[in-house]
Amino acid sequence: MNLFKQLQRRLKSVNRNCVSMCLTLVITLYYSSAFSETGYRLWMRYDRIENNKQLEQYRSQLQTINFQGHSITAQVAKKEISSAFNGLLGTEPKVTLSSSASLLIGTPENSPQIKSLITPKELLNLSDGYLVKTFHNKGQQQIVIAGLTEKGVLYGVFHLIRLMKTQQSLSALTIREIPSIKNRVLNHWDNLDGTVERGYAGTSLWEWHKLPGFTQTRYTDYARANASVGINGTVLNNVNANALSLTKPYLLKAAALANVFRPYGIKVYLSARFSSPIEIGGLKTADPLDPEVKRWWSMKVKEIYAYIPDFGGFLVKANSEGQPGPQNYGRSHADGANMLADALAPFDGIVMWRAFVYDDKVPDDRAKQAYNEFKPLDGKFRANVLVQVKNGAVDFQPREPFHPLFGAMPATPLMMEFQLTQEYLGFSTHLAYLGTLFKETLAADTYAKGKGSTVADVVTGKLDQHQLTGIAGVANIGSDVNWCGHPFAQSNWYSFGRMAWNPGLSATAVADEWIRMTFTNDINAIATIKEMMMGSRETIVNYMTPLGLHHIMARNHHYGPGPWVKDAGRADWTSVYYHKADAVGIGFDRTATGSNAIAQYSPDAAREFADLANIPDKYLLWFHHVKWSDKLRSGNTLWDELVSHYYLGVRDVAKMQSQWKAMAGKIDEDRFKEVAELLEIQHEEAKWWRDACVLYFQSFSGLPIPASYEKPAHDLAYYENLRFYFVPGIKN
Ligand code: BDP
Repeated sequence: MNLFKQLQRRLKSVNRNCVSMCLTLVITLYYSSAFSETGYRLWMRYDRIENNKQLEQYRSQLQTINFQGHSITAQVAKKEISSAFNGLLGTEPKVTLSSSASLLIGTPENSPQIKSLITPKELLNLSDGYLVKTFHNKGQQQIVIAGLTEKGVLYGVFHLIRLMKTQQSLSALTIREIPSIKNRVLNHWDNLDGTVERGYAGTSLWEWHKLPGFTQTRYTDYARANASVGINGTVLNNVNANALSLTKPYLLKAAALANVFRPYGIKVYLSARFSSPIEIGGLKTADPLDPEVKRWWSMKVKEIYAYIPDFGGFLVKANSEGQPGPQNYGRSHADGANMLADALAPFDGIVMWRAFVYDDKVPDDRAKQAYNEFKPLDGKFRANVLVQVKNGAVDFQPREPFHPLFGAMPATPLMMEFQLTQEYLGFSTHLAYLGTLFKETLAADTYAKGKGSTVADVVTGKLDQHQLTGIAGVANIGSDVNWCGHPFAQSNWYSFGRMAWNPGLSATAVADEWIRMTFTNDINAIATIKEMMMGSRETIVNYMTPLGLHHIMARNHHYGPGPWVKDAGRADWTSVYYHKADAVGIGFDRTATGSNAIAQYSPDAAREFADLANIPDKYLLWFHHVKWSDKLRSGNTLWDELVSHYYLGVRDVAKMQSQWKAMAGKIDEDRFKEVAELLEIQHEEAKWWRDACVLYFQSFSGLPIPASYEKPAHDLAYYENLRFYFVPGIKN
């Protein structure tokens, strides 16, 4: 758009004759199609700042730049700042070696100016963090970006760009940022055949077939986007791993990606299939205590480090959903994890061992399984093992209470796993800002060491003084031109990174930043879009799984409602196992009279969940089987309350639609249209969820849908008989 405007302006001033008018028309047509706003640039859109006053101020504050450092990381930081300044300001500051440059960037090691301006105390424990400070010297202003490492400098550069993109003042900066969590990692569930498990944004980003010879520029843009929000690791392949990814040809492909990501401070990790020694090593066993198996893994690790010297380590899904693991040999998760950890330790690699496990035998309550298996192993893992725990105990549902393992394994560093891809939240069709979900979990109180022992304190290592810390997001990124499928799904990649860096950030502050960087700095538009985002996840909870319901989606592909699902191979793959609706009521009794999963929480948390008078409504049916006629806090009976939540969910989608309508003309037409159309589909699908669920639960309660509500469009049999083919995210 900008380029087009520039050309148009130039043409107009040079020649106003007919030829120029015709040319203008041609150029208009050409550029309006060639430069449509696809969303490819994510939150890194470096268009000219539209607020002229602000623009002039930045230009006067950023006239000269002294940027020290020659490493590959310094080089990409320089490139980034140059393209950001060119785009945002339309001009680049003059490069200088002068100590009075208006922008000074570097580390105390490579920049004598920074060494003299910044005290060692200010840099203490900065790790990969940075300082951004404004100095005033004899009436002259100077902005300094300093890091202890060049990676820190790169993050500082992105911070300055963020300040400019969100149009903040640069006149009195005193920013000191240190990442709260050490390993901030995306988990790609990408298969070697190019499909993405639970991926709704096209196919895999990784063109395995063309790697290692060809690396697309998109890989660089991926790395830029990650670095801009502080993500510093990426697991390339699906947790349901193929052993082939550990063979030489695939390691060389992974190494080519690692080379692209390295300057941006991003390490590559791989999901390791536990039975690889058998499948690609020709061994008879994968028993973690077998000396041959140990030797095989340590040779394999050596080989990997020969190709990828800064390889991050392994992510492992073992003894879960049919994946092989140490239990196949009568060994524990700790035995399995430690064997890999020993192989990785000489290279400083880590193991991220997942706690998302479930047995061959169907348990009385699947929500209890991870705790049952892992809690006894607390303290038994090597120092370079992180146990990676999903945010809730069942499976990334629209809402789950925090996982009871958080706070229960003080001697083991626990890594958080969030799901950015919207497997259970409407795929990439529904607008769901998950910053609120991340925040809800991180802020939850485990009471492990008294009030205020939040999940965030566990994950940052603060609660139990762990140095090794981590957080993972199951990526929602694919080959779609806008990366994430839904323009708003980008906000989940963004907010994951921002909150991984600083779990203290509020969901609304992050949404605000993202909107400004992605769409507009118009105050009214920001307010409206932010309101949409902040309510969006609750809206989905309302029309899918209100009041603590969970796991009532359709089988296998998980597209749409399926509260009627039974006979799914095993009971804990069905819906009826989780909602337990009957003529009396609905909900999973996890109190002492039921599965007693509640006892896995520390006593104070358990007390709150167990007490019907105290439990927040949002978790009610997660922990209790409640009578249809029981009165809830609102004064409504459970049945009426449930129905009202379903209807509210649909109403709130309609509200988002009208809010979005008001954005016409305030944001670019392309994304305006795309979101409007997606909201229309979401509205239809929300009604589908509502009607199917209300009718199904009514078949137990026998109670009427209040007359004031619109009647479901079809009968229950209609919804039960819907079939879908080629749903994305699974192998069809
Ligand atoms: C479930 C997904 C499944 C994943 C599994 C996991 O449906 O595709 O493999 O999680 O996290 O939610 O391993």
